[in-house]
Order: sequence, then structure tokens, then C-alpha cells
Amino acid sequence: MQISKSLKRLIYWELGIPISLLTIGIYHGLMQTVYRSGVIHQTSFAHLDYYQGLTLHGVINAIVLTTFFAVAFGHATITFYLKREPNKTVSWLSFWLMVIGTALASWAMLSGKASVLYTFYPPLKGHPFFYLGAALLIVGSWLPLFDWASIYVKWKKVNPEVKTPLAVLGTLINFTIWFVCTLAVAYEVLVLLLPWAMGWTPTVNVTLARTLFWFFGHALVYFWLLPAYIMFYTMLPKLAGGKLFSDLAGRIALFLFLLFSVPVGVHHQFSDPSISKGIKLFQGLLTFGVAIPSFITAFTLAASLEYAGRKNGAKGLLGYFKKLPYLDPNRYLFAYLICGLFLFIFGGLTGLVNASAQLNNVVHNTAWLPGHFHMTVAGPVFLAIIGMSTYLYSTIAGKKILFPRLNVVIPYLWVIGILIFSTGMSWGGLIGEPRRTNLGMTYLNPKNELFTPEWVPTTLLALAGGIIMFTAGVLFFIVFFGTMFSKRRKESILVLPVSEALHDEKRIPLFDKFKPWLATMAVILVIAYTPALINAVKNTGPGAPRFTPENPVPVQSSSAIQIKDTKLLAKP
Ligand code: HAS
Repeated sequence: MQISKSLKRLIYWELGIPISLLTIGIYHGLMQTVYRSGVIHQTSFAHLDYYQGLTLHGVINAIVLTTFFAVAFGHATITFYLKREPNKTVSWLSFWLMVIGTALASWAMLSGKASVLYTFYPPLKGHPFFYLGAALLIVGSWLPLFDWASIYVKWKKVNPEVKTPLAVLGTLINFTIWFVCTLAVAYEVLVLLLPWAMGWTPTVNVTLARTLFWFFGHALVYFWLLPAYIMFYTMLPKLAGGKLFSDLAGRIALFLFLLFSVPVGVHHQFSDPSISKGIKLFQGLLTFGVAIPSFITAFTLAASLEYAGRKNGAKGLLGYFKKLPYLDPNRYLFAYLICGLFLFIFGGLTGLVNASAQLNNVVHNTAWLPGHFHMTVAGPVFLAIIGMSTYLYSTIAGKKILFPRLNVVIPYLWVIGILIFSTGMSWGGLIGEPRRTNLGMTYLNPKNELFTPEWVPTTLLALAGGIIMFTAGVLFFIVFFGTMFSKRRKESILVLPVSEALHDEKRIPLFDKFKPWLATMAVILVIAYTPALINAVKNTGPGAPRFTPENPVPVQSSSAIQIKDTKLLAKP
């Protein structure tokens, strides 16, 4: 379909800005593996500090890129399926809020005033602009939801008996999860962290801040994942040359995410002493619940791929794997999506290990964790984002892909890099290698008394993986920006691959409306989070003064000493 110039421009910028920043994010990813493997024994490189780089890496790759992309992709799916463009004033206002927010937070990080990592746990304290920037980015990303919802309501009035297109359902569910979970982090930022960062309050309630962060933080990972799931359900079967095995399975999976994405955050706090065991058990069980929609997805997609393979002439039990268009440059999105799915098998399994409280004791805060999340957020999520960004840009701008054969190889190179990297990290984690640590300063420095030779092979593997991933990233930039600046023209339209359903089950009203699911979501949330928040408010411990990431000793601000710390000092 043809779309207005204004919408085209909006989508270009919403893809172009975060992908330009991604160059910084990916560079710092490589640098992490360099510092950690002990290739250098420095606290900083090229005037950028280790924790500053880690903060830039996490915030740009996991927050900025994903949020901008989700909004751009949402504009594309809503416009394409409901045949109506979003309101321009709302969309551009949302864009500018996100851009200003990103600029403020980037300034704070680049000037070294907010090396607080992407989780910004207090008592690490960042510049107020970092928190303000994060808040603006989030608020900006809320706005389109209200506009899309109103477009959807109008569409539904005209088409009451037509099933809501799966991609639209996915987009609305995803942004509902986002809106609900970001309320908690908005409270954390505006009520707890900003006043503390401004010096108006001397200390901060760490437990409450962490609990509010993880209320947001785990739902955040599904906010990253759902755009990829939309592509898996609505595009991958078509790209493979087949059909989606079951449309209803997709709907059930999406609604289950609505129920279970948020009330599981405490599984990041299994080691937090201030939250009681019963709450941990309950949210641990819900965490296994949130894996169910992914299992449904695994079987539905495997069946869809089998159908496609057989249609393409496959024989035998697993012969269908050989008849899929892995290296077809015209269907390069298939390569990006299948590679992501493959990685997600391991990302999902490691997630289930994390979710088991006893096993979590072994892996928590070790290198195992980055091993897990690079096979999820840097797996299906990242590959879907970069593949779809190239696709959306080239179709909407009417540009032919520069180096199409190179483009289709990039995701495979990325998979090889991630598999090597994550093997190193996961193995290291199991033998105690910590995450978020500049190992080159001590544990991976043979001259230091803390030198730990067991972590040499694990960190070298991670380094090798990091170099391959970095190379794949650079190739992606060449293809993306090369396409952007090339003159090779084709028709300029918004078009998405659309999978037909093999089993297009008749419309079941329950799976085509939001109210019952929203009500159930609210009930589960209240049950799961009321006791957790009561714990967080009651078991606060003393208010924490400021720390910096390089040093475990509190930075004593005069106001902090005046109030709570005198109590602390009075204790033996
Ligand atoms: Fe996680 C920590 C548990 C999914 C991201 N997770 C993290 C962190 C991140 C993250 C970033 O319970 C670190 C946060 C931090 O900085 O501290 N995670 C889970 C569980 C799942 C899960 C149970 N995580 C994700 C996804 C993420 C993500 C998705 C990003 C997008 N995670 C945890 C826990 C922690 C945690 C604890 C805290 C640990 C701690 O101690 O700090 C589940 O949703 C996973 C379910 C997935 C599956 C896989 C289904 C497989 C599919 C592929 C099929 C393939 C086919 C193709 C059909 C069950 C769908 C075949 C084709 C071929 C060619 C073979």
C-alpha cells in the first residue's frame, strides 16, 4: 500500500536514529569481551571507562534500539493491516519525546556522569538527565498505543465479526504490557531516583527501587520479544513457502503473554533477602507459566516449517529442514528469523534454569546470565529487529538492497558468534566467573594475586565470539546504510509478508477481545505484587548512601551522613 510522506519519514527516523547509535552499542559489546578476557588491564580505553561502556552497551542496545523499533514496527503493522495511518501529531510528538529523552540520557552516559548500567540499581547514582531521559523515552513510546487503540476500536465497529489480524493483536498486547510495566519504573524514576539524584533526598530505599525495577524489567524482555513473535507467526511461514499451522495457537500465546509477562519480576530477586520465600515461590511458578506461550510457539512454528518443507518437496521425517530457503537473497528475512528461532531454543532452556530457585543460586550474577540473554535479546530479538529494519527501510524508501548475498549471510555469522560467545559465558558462569566485572584488572591478570586461570579459556571463547559478532554487526551497518544511501530505486510501498493460516479456526470471541484478559491480568498482578511491595516497603533496611560502580565503599555525601548513616555508624 502507498503511505504518506510524513509516515515514511517518521519510520525512517525511528529506524535510522537507534541504528546509528547502535554503532556505539556494538563497539562497546566488543570492548566488554576485550576487557574481560584480560587482553587489556585498564579501567578505560579511548577515554571511555569500563562501566561507562557497559552502560552505553546495555542502554543503547536493549532499551533505545528496542523501544524505537517497537514503535516504528507498530506504526507499520497497524497501518498495513487496518489500512489507516496513525495520527501525525501524536506520532511526531511521541517521536520527539523519545529523541529528547535519548539525547539527555546519551549525554549523561557519554560524559561519564551516569555509569549506572542499564538496570540503574541504586545506590549507584546517575546524573538527573539520565533518569529524566529514560522517563521521556518511555512516555514518548506510550503515546502511539492510545492512537492505535482508537484506530482499532473504529475498525472493530465496522468489522465486528472479523478476527483481529494477529499482528494487530500482538502489537496492542505488547504495548499494553509495556504501558502497565512502565508505570512502576516511572514511579521508581520520578519518585525515588530523580529526587535522590537531585540531592533533595539523602538516601534511597534500595529494595523498593529494585522491586519496582523488576516489575518493569522482566515484562521488558517480552516487550522486546513480541515484535519478533509477530514476525514468526505472521511472516515466517509465508517466507518459508507454507502456511501458519494454527492461527488460534498464536492468539492463545499472545494473550498468555498478557497474563504472565509482568507478575514474574521477583525471579530476578531470588537472592534479595528482604522478599519472603512464599512470594519467590509463587512468582517462580508464574515464571514457568510464562514459558508456556513460548512452548506453544515452538511447536506451532515447527509444524508450520514442516508444512512448508513438505510443500517444497521434502521427504522423510526431518527432510523438511533441508527444503527451507535458508540462503535465498530475495527472502532474506527468513534467514534472520530462522537464525533467531534457533538461538532461542538455547536462550529459552537457559531461562528455565534461571527460573528454578535452587539452580538460580548457582548462576545468579555470574557470566551465565549474559550467556542466557545474548541468546534471547541478542538472538531472536536483535536479528528480527535488524532484518526487519533493512526490510522496512528498503520497501518504504523504494531502495534495492545493497549486497543482497552478503545480507543473507549476516544472521548466520551472528549465530556462530553468539553460540561461541554464549558457550564461553555460560561455561564461565558455571565455574563462578562473575558478570559485570572488568576481569582484566584482577582475575584475568597473571600479575595479580587474584588471577584465576580457569577463566582463561571461557573468556577467550567469549572474546572469539565477540569478534565474530562485531564483524557481523559491521557487515549489517554496511548493508543497512549502504542501502539507505544508494540510488538503486524500486517501487516505494509499505508491504509485509502475510502468512495464511493452515487451520484458520472460526472466530472465538474470547480470543478476540481484550476486556476479560485485562481483568485477569489485573487480578494476577494484584495477587503477585501486593505482598512483594509490602515486603519492599517494610524490610527496607537503612537507607543507602551513594556508591560508584568501581568501588564497594559508599561515597559519603554530607547530607547522607547527616541522616541515616549516623544510625548506621552507631551500630557495632
Ligand atoms: Fe530471561 C534474566 C528466566 C526469556 C532476557 N533474561 C534475564 C536477563 C535478560 C533476560 C536480559 O527466572 C538479565 C537481566 C539482568 O540484567 O539481570 N527468561 C527466563 C525465562 C524465559 C526467559 C523462564 N529472557 C527471556 C527472553 C529475554 C530474556 C525472551 C529477552 C528477550 N531470565 C530468567 C530469569 C532471570 C533472567 C529467572 C534472572 C536470573 C538472575 O538470577 O538474575 C522464558 O520466557 C523462556 C521460554 C522460551 C522457551 C524456548 C522456546 C523455543 C522457541 C524456538 C523454537 C525453534 C524452532 C526453530 C521451531 C521455552 C520458540 C527450529 C529451527 C531450527 C533450524 C533447528
